[in-house]
Amino acid sequence: MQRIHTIDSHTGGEPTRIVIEGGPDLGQGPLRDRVRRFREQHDHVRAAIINEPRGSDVLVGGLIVPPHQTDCDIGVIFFNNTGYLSMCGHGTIGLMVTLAWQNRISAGICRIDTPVGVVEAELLDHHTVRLQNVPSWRYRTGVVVDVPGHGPVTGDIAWGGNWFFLVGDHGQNLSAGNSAALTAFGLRIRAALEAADITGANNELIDHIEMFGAPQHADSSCRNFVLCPGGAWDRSPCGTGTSARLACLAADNRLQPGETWHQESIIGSVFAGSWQPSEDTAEHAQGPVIIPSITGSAWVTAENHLLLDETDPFRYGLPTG
Ligand code: PYC
Repeated sequence: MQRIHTIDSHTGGEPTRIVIEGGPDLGQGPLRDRVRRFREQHDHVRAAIINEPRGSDVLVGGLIVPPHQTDCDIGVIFFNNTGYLSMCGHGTIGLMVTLAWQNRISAGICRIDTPVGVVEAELLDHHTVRLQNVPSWRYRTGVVVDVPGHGPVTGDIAWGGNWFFLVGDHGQNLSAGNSAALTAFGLRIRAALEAADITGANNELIDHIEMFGAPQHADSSCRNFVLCPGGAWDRSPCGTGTSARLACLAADNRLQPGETWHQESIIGSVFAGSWQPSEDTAEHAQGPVIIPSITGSAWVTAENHLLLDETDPFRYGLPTG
């Protein structure tokens, strides 16, 4: 019987399952290489943790690993129902609150190694975390993609730790009650981008679609809907998606360094975002390279010992796809 100790939390409604013990040993080396090892040698463990009958499509997992960068406190690899995430903002907030709940950290800054660079997370109180994300930037603006059955859709392509296609002019109702239609439309946009060979820099796949519009709460700046790579929608305002949006706002001179932006999800949960100029450069950036800062709150919801019984035909989760 294989046992995996996990702790669940939600950040603005979006769940995270952190593996505390019993996850795969991915060895040493840069986290990018360890993701490859996870995918090639232990993908069944990812599926067992995330997929039904123990998990669900919306769940994001996080495996704590020893950092490769010597100035980091820990490393983390995030994964979901279909694969691996380069970075995850809500998951990092969930990770910090989980570590605080276990009394493994107290107030202060934690440097976290990820497959796409180092992030800094500061525990402000037992539930609130400020995350300084990886350098983020807008790659292309005003990109038009023809979505079959709909027509042309215009958006920006930006990096916020994952690749995003951000659309303002979508004509959709950004409400939780409309999530099925938003998901269907987001999937069609993503398929159209792929069919048209529209990618992020270095031909990287754009696997997140973000639609944004007017907020419903007076204190918010904007509302968004984010479609994640596995087809689930982010219940939180999406940390990497908010970072990508901040990069676009900075590029359009619509948000100044240090100014606060309140990003609201379709369930009304809010992240506070701001940015500072980065010293990094990005060869094809259309606008400044920024360091986004994202503040959000998480709560621990469960502590589990997942049991993988070798006689269970579905011990590695139900088949997907
Ligand atoms: O918060 O960055 C995020 C995120 C990515 C996918 C789901 N959440």
